[in-house]
Amino acid sequence: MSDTYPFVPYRPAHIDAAEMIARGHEFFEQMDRRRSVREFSAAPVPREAIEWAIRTASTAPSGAHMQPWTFVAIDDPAIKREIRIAAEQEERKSYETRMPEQWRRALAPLGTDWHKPYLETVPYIVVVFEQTTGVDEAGEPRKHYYVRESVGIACGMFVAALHNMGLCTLTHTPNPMGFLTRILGRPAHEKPYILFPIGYAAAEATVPDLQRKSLDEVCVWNP
Ligand code: IYR
Repeated sequence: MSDTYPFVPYRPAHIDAAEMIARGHEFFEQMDRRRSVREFSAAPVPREAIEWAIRTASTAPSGAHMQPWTFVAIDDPAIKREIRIAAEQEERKSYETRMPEQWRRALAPLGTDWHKPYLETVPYIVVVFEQTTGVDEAGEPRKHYYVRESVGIACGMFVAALHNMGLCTLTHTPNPMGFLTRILGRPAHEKPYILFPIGYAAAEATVPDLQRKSLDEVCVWNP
């Protein structure tokens, strides 16, 4: 038995068409300046910035409002080192033996390899865990819904929040990621989803000169 939430009025500001378009365009320009970064500065970043980004991410819509995510934030150098060592071990195996040729070819233009020194350079690592189930008031498992969709949306909002604060990150998914459960001591009902190294870009950072798909390539109207 569960009651409905109380319902309260919601009256978001009505924005006229011209301002709507101007704001949409401006936000696009801002987001279009975001790039995934692999060369970071060790310059300190206030912990509060990370907390604002996590709060923002946690406003994401989620299946049955279960908010099935845990953001594990790390600034302890010893833990960052442990993560780097374990991630590089897995990545080395992936690059050298596990990735099929096709995958290797797809990645080649990005120039990535198994070395992940930035995992120690950055002031913060945030590892997002998806909660495959939750825990109810009685300590019993509670079913979660649309977990991957929910956590994916939250991660997108996290990336946008960081970018909005002038911070850089990378969606890093070493594979397999079980070592993160072990190192970070997370319970069995949580699975590592994405690892975000976070900081300022290094002064000498470069990024591949990628082009994004045009609107026509990604959008179909009334097919
Ligand atoms: N996880 C590896 C490989 C990798 C895979 C994809 I798909 C990328 O877009 C980038 C890298 C790594 O982080 O190097």
